Amino acid sequence: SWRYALEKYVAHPETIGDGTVVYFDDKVSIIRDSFPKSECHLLILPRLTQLSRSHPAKVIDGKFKNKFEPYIDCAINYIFKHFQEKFRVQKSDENNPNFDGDILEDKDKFVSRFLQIGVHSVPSMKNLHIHVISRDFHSVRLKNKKHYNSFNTKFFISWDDLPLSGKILDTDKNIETKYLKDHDLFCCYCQENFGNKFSLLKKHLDVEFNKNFELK
Ligand code: GMP
Repeated sequence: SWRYALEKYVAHPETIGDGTVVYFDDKVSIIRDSFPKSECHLLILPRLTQLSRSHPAKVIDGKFKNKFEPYIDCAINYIFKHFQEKFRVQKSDENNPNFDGDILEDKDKFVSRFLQIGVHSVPSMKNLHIHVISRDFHSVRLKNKKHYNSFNTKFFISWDDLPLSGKILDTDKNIETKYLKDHDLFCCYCQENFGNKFSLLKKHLDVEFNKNFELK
């Protein structure tokens, strides 16, 4: 089934010769998402069979996080470098209240502003994967409301909120309807509400992206 399409990167990453695998060792594979929902979208896949078959929110505890922190850093560095190589800061918008002139020099600043790390409440793919994605949603592969809302509502569980401990996983069968379908579209840069108007949001996301970055 397509739900196991990530299995090959877990089972034999060394055989994938198309550049999708950016790093692997005996514990994890880090791959580029083939349908990136932002400018840069990586997935971290644990390779241990038992972990790979588990629901992320049920197995990511403090111990797991400590073990995976170096791989998260590796993915963050990859994304930061990608941005540094491809873009420069859009200097013509210094009057924009969100303007951050050194965002491509200051990694911590870039990370807090443009990095999103976490998992989906209801993962579509069966192999456990952690999303490390730039928070721009500037991508031709972002094609519908569901794609956008899966990263911009409580459907997305942030790495910092794991383990869920006190809070419990929202197992409501209707969680997909609630967050992906019925939830309004809010711009992740300025919080403007686009309701159900996905194509308007898409155009707006272009404008917002171009306020920050221009191609080198
Ligand atoms: O949440 C699962 C993620 O896996 C989604 O963002 C998909 O775009 C991504 N995905 C689905 N199939 C494949 C595949 O065959 N290869 C890669 N690299 N990513 C995939």
